[in-house]
Amino acid sequence: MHTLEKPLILDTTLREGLQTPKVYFTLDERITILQELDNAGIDFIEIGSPYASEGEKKLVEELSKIKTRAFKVVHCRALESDVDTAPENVEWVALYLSPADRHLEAKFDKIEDKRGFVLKQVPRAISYAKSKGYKVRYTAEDAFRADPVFLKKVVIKAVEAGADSVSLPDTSGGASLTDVRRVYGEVISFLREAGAKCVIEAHFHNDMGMALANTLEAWMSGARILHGTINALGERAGIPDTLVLATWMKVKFGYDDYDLGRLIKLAEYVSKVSGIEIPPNQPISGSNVFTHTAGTHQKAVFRDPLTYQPFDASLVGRESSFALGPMVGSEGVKASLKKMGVEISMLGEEVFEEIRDRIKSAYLLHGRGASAMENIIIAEVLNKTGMTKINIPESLSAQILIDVESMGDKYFEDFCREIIAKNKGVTEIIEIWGSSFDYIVRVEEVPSLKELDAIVNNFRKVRGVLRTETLITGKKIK
Ligand code: HCA
Ligand code: CU
Repeated sequence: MHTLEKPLILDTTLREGLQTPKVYFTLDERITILQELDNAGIDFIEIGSPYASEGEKKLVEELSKIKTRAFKVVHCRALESDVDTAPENVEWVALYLSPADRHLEAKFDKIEDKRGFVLKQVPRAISYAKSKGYKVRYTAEDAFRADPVFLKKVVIKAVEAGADSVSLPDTSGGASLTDVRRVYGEVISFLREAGAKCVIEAHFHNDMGMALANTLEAWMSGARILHGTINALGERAGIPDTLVLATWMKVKFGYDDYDLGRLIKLAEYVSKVSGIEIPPNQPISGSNVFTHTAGTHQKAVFRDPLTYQPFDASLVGRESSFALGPMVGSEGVKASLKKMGVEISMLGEEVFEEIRDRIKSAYLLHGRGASAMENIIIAEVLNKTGMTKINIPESLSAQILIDVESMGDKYFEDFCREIIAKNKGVTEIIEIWGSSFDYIVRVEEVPSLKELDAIVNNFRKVRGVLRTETLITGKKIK
């Protein structure tokens, strides 16, 4: 087992998350997010940047009045005037001023001795905040690109001025695991040797896809407070997902302090109010994450879910499931039928196999659109056994999208005219522009999937046809 000290999680959805392009939260939404993070057991919650505007200051002040078990943090520049915008009721203020020359060059062109300014201003702002009774974090913005010797100089000044914690963020998101071990290793041993007793915080951006790994590495290198946001929101590619951090703590390290089910619900809520959908493959909360698709996987998972999962879905309040689809196996068919309430013990293996084979061929012939045919196929096969009487639409209508080598090709268009003239389901064919397909074929009221298959097959055989996709269409709105 590990010997690491249990980390504390800081969620900054209400500060870093608000720096996601196009994201804004109303006061009510912020209150819900704050309370749900607190209910889920998150240790620190950043509630905003009160210096940003009068409006933000008021919102942050409202949030500060809400009682939480978690410590509330506000984010400011290392300026006394920013500290004055912090509400009285928060425990912590975080003060940032980058020690990296690149930042100083870009931000303080009027100041001659930029490093000298940092060495003076950081302690000054920290002492001021301490004198007002706050716990203080100093954030060495873009620590990874600062001169390491100067970084240590600034950090020790911050600690001497009373900083209770120091954040060493990878602001621009380019750090590697080796960089993390080096920067955290150096700064932490330097502080220990100096006898400093401050906590180290880990804040990593995901521009190179390393945010979560770097955060865990920082913890293993001695950081104690790990930053995340719900749904990994934040500037650019964002920072680690708080839910994923909490899941790591439970699943890999046995720390069961956070309510993962609640965090999943909060992820859905934040997705709604931020307007940013959870990608289906988002770790832990994504809709695909406990769904098994390949027949070989399904067969094994049917007996033991852990063959293809790192942990049991119920640990995070979810369920494993099987997808039908082009790779489905008969175990997946069985599981889906069971979910539909079909008594599968009454059916022979050949029934599942027929459903499996027909679904697979449907994808080969119709492309993605076959997903809408899965239930029709199941119904057709089951009804044939005489054991069910599932309603199947009396006829099917569809649109077949066709991609041809060259639009307007005489041979293809002659074929189209002929098939319309024969009038066996195909009612019209229309050119389309600005899509990866070139024609839409309208098929109306064919009696079953078999006839639809035949029509598509006819088109596929025509010279110049590159690919097709079939969409089953529903009712006409009149
Ligand atoms: C920024 C600030 C920050 C601060 C992180 C922290 C960063 O938006 O520039 O206070 O720990 O990424 O450096 O989010
Ligand atoms: Cu950040």
